[in-house]
Amino acid sequence: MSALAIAASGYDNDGLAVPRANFATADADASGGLDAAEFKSFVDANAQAQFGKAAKIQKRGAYARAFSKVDADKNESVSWSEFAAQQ
Ligand SMILES: [Ca+2]
Repeated sequence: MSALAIAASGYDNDGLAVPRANFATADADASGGLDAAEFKSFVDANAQAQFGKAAKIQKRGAYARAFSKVDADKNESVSWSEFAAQQ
């Protein structure tokens, strides 16, 4: 599903429509999880949208630190549920 389709599909009852759409876009291989490079794209997109702490992470270049914090099960992949749980 495209990011636009997800954004338009009515999933905005949790205020996470913007990062949800960005997550789908950043998940280039559609694996359902973001690797470190995909996560960087995700943070940059969220920063662009002024979502949460993304702009701070981007400004500080703290991608790796943010990645390991959000990757709760330490499988080197950030899933949507791991991200959503931190919001
Ligand atoms: Ca994970």
